[in-house]
Amino acid sequence: MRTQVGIIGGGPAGLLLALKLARSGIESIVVERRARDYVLSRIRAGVLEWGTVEQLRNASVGARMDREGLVHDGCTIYAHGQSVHVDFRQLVSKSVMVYGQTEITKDLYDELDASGIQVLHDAEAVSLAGLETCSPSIGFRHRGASKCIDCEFVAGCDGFYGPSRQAIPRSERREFEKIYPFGWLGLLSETAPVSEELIYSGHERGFALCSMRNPSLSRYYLQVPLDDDAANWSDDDFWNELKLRLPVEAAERLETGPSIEKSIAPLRSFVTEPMSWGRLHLCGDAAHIVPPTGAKGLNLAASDVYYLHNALRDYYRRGDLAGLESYSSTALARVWHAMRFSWWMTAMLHKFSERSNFDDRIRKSDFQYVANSEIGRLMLAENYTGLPYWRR
Ligand code: FAS
Ligand code: PHB
Repeated sequence: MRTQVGIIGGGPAGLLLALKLARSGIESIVVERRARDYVLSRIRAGVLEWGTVEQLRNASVGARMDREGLVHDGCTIYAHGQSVHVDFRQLVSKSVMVYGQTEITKDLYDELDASGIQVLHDAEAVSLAGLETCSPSIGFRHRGASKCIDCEFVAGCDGFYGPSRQAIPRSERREFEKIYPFGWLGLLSETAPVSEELIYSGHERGFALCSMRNPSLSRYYLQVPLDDDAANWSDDDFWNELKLRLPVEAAERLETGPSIEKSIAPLRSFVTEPMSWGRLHLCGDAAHIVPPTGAKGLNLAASDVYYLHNALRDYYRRGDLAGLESYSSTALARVWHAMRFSWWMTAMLHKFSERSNFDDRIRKSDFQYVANSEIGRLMLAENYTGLPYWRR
């Protein structure tokens, strides 16, 4: 098989890149390890920066998002017995869109099918070769046969555990990592959301988050120990603990019901540099992971795709290599801002059992700065709704 851009990974990064490239007349093939149903069964992100919303609209894949998504003009941060409303619209004249990653992935798959773009599922033993030449290739096994895609560029969109990052020689890779001593126990329930906007709670018992997918589908999270297991939590255990971590008025109106999904996600901050090696360019979780506290994971995948698509478009249209040569440094500049914000929100709102009393005072002071200063709320609003797609 031959194409211009071989894409490894059929999650949001790989699918959005394939669609944007097609809109620019650039051919690609997506190679995905899992079956489509498996990819679509994953429950992950829920909040879209406005830059992500505009990308989906510009790629003509935002219609259902605009019909079913929820535009939020703010959120509430609750800690130390105080609730603070952060008004995005008033502070930065921007909003966010609440629309599940699962729905985005569905919309992208549907649009790729309609556009005749190949997504090969159930690909095994995916390997990369020739990355330092002008004719790299992707090898894999598919339906029992060995296959190879000859291409001109490889986009590594295969998430944290994929092979693309590892294809960059270890001697050339610099990795930056912070592991958090806790995870998030997520629960999905067919109940009305407890509030119209998200509530982030930094309670002394531990972090909690009230989110949603639509007016009758709620998404909640509890900070739990890293070695905890979702099976340890009955629905009643979850609801009772959530109520203890919420403002009283929210706890009193919380609608409970049976969970339709319950799982624990570990938290980590991770960045690999560089994001490019020869003809390989990494996008999304293949290059970086953020704790979900700042709702940045999916949105960073989208901004990486924005930069890489533009760079490939400039190359194929004008033979201009500048965007490809600066892709890694341009994408990383935005990644590190999101990394810092996600770390800051996580440090401010989670319980760290081994933390010193000094750290606890700093944590409280961080929250009080947001509560008492419009500049503090402005910083949070600017980062949460998404920094501009700066070019270096
Ligand atoms: P993805 O991991 O989504 O996609 C990578 C794709 O590559 C997958 O489909 C995988 O099957 C495929 N792949 C892997 N190895 C391969 C191989 N060898 N060959 C071919 N394909 C291969 N972000 C938030 O903002 N909020 C959240 O609440 C949130 N919750 C999360 C919970 C979990 C459990 C995880 C893992 C992530 C969560 N994230 C969250 C982050 C998440 O939304 C990611 O940022 C987002 O999925 C990034 O998209 P991709 O980069 O496409 O990576
Ligand atoms: C979600 O709805 O899944 C969600 C929302 C905001 C976050 C993390 C997850 O920060």
